[in-house]
Amino acid sequence: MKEQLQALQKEALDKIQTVEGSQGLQDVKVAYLGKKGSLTGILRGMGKLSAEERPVVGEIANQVRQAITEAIEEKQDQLEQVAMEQKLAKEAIDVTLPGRPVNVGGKHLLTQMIEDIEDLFIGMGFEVREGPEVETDYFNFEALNLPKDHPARDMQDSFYITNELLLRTHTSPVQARTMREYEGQKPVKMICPGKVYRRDTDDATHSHQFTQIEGLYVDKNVRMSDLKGVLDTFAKHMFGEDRDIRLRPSFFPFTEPSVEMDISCKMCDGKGCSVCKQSGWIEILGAGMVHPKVLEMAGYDPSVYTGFAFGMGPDRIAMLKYGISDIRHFYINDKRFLTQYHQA
Ligand code: FA5
Repeated sequence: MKEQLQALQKEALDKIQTVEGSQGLQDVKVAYLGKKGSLTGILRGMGKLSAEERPVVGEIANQVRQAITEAIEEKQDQLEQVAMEQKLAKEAIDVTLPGRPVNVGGKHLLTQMIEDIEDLFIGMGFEVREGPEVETDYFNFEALNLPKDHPARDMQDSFYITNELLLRTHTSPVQARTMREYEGQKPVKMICPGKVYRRDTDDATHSHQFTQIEGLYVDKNVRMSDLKGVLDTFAKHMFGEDRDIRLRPSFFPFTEPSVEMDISCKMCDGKGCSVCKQSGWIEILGAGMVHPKVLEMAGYDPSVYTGFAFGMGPDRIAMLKYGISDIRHFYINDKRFLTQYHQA
């Protein structure tokens, strides 16, 4: 039995030396020291030994168990050490590698445009207001002298939600909302930027969703010359002294008289191109003197108060200012386009 134990010890120590991985070591431990292990099997046979032999063999058995246990612990330490070294090697940081660039966001060009226009008009004493994008038929049309079935409603093909609710087709309803809030008593001097929606077919200069900035100035003695002065100041601020502007007679049901302001096309220098539809001019805003009926509906006495209003399209203004040939660039969110206009 003594030889048997010594052979077992040798065999176990050899296996421990060559075993790979923690699981393998665990298997060796179970195979020799476990309940059904080889050493336990041999010890079960001790009952057959004589009383003199038993303590001697018992002591050897304990030594064998001790030797195997220590060898397993030592091997376990070694395995852990190797695993740790491998982990450290894998996680090592190469401080000489170049860093990864961080993508920093920036303001959309249209936001920059709107903020610039807001600053200009705030400087001229206008306040900045907001209105809902889901608008009632009343404010989008009726309060602006466009009763139901008025043919001029076709000028702005609309996205209706119900018979009485729609996505606003322009920012002009904010005129009516603001005047109503001021109860026909106080002067109004406001601009309102925001998104508007029309069932227009998308092309280089039309989008079904675009931005507008409304302007409204109502007071005693507001004249067409005031409108012209404000628009001229705006055009010069935006495009510089060298661009031409023109006011064309036009029609809007909520202004009388009405005009449209064009800017000479920067893309072709007025010669004609696809952006200006070969005309040399690009329409950027509609304007006029607030129709007496609109004033009246909002509670202002048109024999006391007069006013001017305008509605411009920052999309087209940005296209002209930066030579952008297609309005759809603003809405397809291509970073290669957008990041060109990020400000530092
Ligand atoms: C209006 O929307 C009037 N509410 C403007 C107005 C306000 C007139 C106050 C008088 C007094 P119009 O439909 O022309 O007008 O649009 C105004 C501007 O929005 C246009 O000059 C143009 O710059 C821009 N615009 C119109 N439709 C589109 C479109 N589909 N895509 C991009 N910009 C557009």
